[in-house]
Amino acid sequence: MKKLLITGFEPFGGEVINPSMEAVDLLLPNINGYVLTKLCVPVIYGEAARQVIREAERIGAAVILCIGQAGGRNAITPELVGINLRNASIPDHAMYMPKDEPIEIGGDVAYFSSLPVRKMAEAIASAGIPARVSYSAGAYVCNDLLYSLLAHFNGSKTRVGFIHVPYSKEQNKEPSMELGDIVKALTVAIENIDL
Ligand code: PCA
Repeated sequence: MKKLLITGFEPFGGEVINPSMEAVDLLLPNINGYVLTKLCVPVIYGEAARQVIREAERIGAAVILCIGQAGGRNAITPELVGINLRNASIPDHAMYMPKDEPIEIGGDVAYFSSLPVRKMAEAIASAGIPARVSYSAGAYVCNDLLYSLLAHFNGSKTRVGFIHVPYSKEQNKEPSMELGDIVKALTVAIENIDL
């Protein structure tokens, strides 16, 4: 069976949970002909991508789908693009707080996701869960992970994408979404992940 590596992040920014990892943990082990491998990654520039690349190469992933929390968003947002920029407003978990630095000196400015983000967003919305394509994953660790994976797997057969999810209800912040709806949205995304 085809291998899909799906990742979530550890909690950050004073939160006790990260809905990305909570939702990943609840996904079924097989979806759309893929067998899922789940991984929790640290909120650390550079290190997040190193761990995901190592695991993807170990299992021979055909697809890598990374999930992260985007506090303040009210919809599931598949990311269209990763940009070659690091800019943090809070330190990462290695106490690194870059200000307008490139991820890769001399690297391409940006890469588009190699997943069908429009199709995925539309399918999630059709399932009744708010969703839209996002044109910026920010400049914190989530964008760092997306850009670094797209750069690493550029020109290879491994496809890469990222989905930001809102706070879950348990976090008592607004806007928020039921964890069950986040799980359903990710399931629909995987059901529509083939080009
Ligand atoms: N969200 C952060 C990093 C980890 C996460 O879940 C981000 O959007 O960059």
